[in-house]
Amino acid sequence: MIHLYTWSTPNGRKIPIMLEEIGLPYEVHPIDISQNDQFATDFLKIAPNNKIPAITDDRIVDTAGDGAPLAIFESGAILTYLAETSGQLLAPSGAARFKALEWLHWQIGGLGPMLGQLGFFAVRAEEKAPLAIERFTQEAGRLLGVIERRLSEAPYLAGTEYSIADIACYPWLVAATTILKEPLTRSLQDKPALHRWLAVVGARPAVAKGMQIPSA
Ligand SMILES: N[C@@H](CCC(=O)N[C@@H](CS)C(=O)NCC(=O)O)C(=O)O
Repeated sequence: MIHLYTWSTPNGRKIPIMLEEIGLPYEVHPIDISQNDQFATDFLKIAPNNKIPAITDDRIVDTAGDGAPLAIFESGAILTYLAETSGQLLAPSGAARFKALEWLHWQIGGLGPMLGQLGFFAVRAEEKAPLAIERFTQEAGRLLGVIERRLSEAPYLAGTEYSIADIACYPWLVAATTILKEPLTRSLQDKPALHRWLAVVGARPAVAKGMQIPSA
């Protein structure tokens, strides 16, 4: 059984989407980051970086640890683990595999952090810092241009097939069009490929279900 430690944020939604896609049974353990649950001692044993998402897989023992079930943090590592152990949503070799990993890493290292900082400065922070808002609005806009170009040349980020790269990007791009739509209004215009992809990916039953887990 997979135990999923997560919350209702873009990074948190990726893993329930993946688990729904591959049809693996899992138990959800909500970690309410607004209540600082991510700093609880038991959670830190699983996720030493005190961030969600994380999983444990009690089918596998972590032989380098204390014999406890394997625990994994960082959403990109979890998506790769679930893809490789299920044999789904990541090509085993060849160009499609490395295109998927390329866009997965682009999301983890670029899209997520930039949209996250934009959310903090433009939406959540009570004190507004204009330079920070300008900087992250510009960078988020640039990244939306990058993904528009990719999705104009291929139906999915890895190429012809839906993969873990699409799963990693989807909740963040939903955030771009909802909670971040005000600072990103101009950048979201003239992006037909992005809006087509959002509709196609959002219509998948596993994506619709995963986006509601956890429900809070
Ligand atoms: N690179 C990490 C980012 C994880 C992350 O930033 N998680 C946020 C929620 S979206 C979190 O747990 N924040 C709590 C905190 O910073 O204390 C991943 O992809 O898993």
